[in-house]
Amino acid sequence: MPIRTAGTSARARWVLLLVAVLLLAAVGFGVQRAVGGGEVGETAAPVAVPSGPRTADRIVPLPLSVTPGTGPGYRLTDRTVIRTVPGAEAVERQAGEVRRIAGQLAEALRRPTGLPLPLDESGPADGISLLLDPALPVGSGTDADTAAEAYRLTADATGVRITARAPEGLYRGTQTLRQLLPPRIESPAPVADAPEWTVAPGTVEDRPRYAYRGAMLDVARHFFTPAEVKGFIDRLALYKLNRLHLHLSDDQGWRIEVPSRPALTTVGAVSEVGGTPGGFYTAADYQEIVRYAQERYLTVVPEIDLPGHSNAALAAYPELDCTGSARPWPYTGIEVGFSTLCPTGDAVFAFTGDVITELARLTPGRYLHIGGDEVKTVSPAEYAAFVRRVDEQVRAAGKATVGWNQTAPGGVGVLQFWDGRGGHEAELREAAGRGAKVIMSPAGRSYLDMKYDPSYPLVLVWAGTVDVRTAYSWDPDTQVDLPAGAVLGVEAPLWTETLATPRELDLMLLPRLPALAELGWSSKQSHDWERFRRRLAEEGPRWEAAGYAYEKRSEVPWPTQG
Ligand code: TNX
Repeated sequence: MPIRTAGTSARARWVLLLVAVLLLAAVGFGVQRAVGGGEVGETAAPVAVPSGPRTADRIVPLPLSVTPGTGPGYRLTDRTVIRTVPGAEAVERQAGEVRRIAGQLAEALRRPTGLPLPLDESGPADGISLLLDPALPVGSGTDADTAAEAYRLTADATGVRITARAPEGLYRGTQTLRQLLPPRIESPAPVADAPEWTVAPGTVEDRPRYAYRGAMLDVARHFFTPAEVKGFIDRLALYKLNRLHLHLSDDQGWRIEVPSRPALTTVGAVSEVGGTPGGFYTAADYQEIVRYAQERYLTVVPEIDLPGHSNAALAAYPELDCTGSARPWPYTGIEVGFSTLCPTGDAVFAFTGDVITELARLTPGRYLHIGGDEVKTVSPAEYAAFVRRVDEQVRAAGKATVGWNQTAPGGVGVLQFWDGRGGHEAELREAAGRGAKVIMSPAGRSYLDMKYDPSYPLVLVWAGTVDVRTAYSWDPDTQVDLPAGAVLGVEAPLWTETLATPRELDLMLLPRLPALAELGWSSKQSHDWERFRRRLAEEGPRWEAAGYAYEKRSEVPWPTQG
């Protein structure tokens, strides 16, 4: 008995000790999470928005250099004109494009301000002027593409002047001008009790860090209409992104008409996740999206996912399956990795050839994306041979191929990194060593369909939670160990298994897309979470004025009064 008692009390002591240790560990973990920041529950005190016009060192993405001026700045009035300045002969052929940019700017500013803002091609310098200058110094960057996006903006009491080497740079400069005006400049309707529409004095000199700055919209899992895609483009353009990647096919739907393969859309487009009606873009719809994007200097990168994620194509053309058997259709679930085109055989390459030819015909941009992810039922050798052949077809159609990082063994020239597991990081490094370029989309950082925190009701969590700080706190150049110069840029994919409305897209984009945009545009030296989140906070009232939904995450010090 005593032995038993002694034994019992000894066990009780162990239990107590264990409980104490566990409690201490739990407290320690909590403290660490609180100190770590960016974790669930991090709360930032509201930012105090300085009074007076917003200076360019407060915008997103942060410009390369900002030199404050003195004096009152430029106030828009009913005498303000928007001038396109006739330039040297070399730029005369771009005059129409510059006028169009001026027209877009005028339209954006007229609605909220109610000012007439006429366009003018001569006259005095007072007002807003857009000038092409092929000799504009744009710093020491080596990438010709980023030089075309560079601009200089100066403002003083007499006006605002935007100068750039190319129309693209002028357009980026007009987005900066928008951001320098009070938040209600984003209002789609005339503003009552209008503030003074004043631009702070100073000079901005700006140029992006990377040539490729994109976002992807998955229109296959849930279909979004051309008008909804245009809304998506508007948000990208504001943050100076320059690529729109459209994920046009997947297991649940095929979203682009291919006249030589009509069943792709008559059969493959009927549905979407959850069983609601799907949809597709006609050639005219797609071209309208491309045009709208182009006017905002965004290039569309269309993706047809091959050979996997192809259930919709297989439902339309069962002979493309190795077994030739028809599939249950429509497929409305969200499993991945169960479908593949038969990777060998003439029928399949005739099919990919038709699709690629049509897509190349409709797409002015240089890239076609061939997918290539999550193919689980094809041998590595067959897979690589398939990718090689499709890559040849893309190049024969006059385009450059982009593929998800799995396509590295197939020799694809531009690889989109999303998942390094299972040896894919080493493959990517090898491919980059042979000269492949890389678009960085690490899932645990840049996937806009990851939950903000574990209890967030929408979206997925397979790559972890992505709060705003996580989305911002990484470096595209060093996220994966790659040869210098391999990284072409960044892209934020938005997969839509659980997202069905434009409002839900907004909740994912805002406020995380601006974090990605800043990584893509602003210099590495300027990377600073504390400063970034204060600038980001000032975007909140602008989204409210624009009517955009956003997640008021507590890590961002949103101003108390919008
Ligand atoms: C992985 S990223 C996928 C998609 C899913 C996504 C969900 C990639 C190339 N493939 O099929 O929609 O995860 O987050």
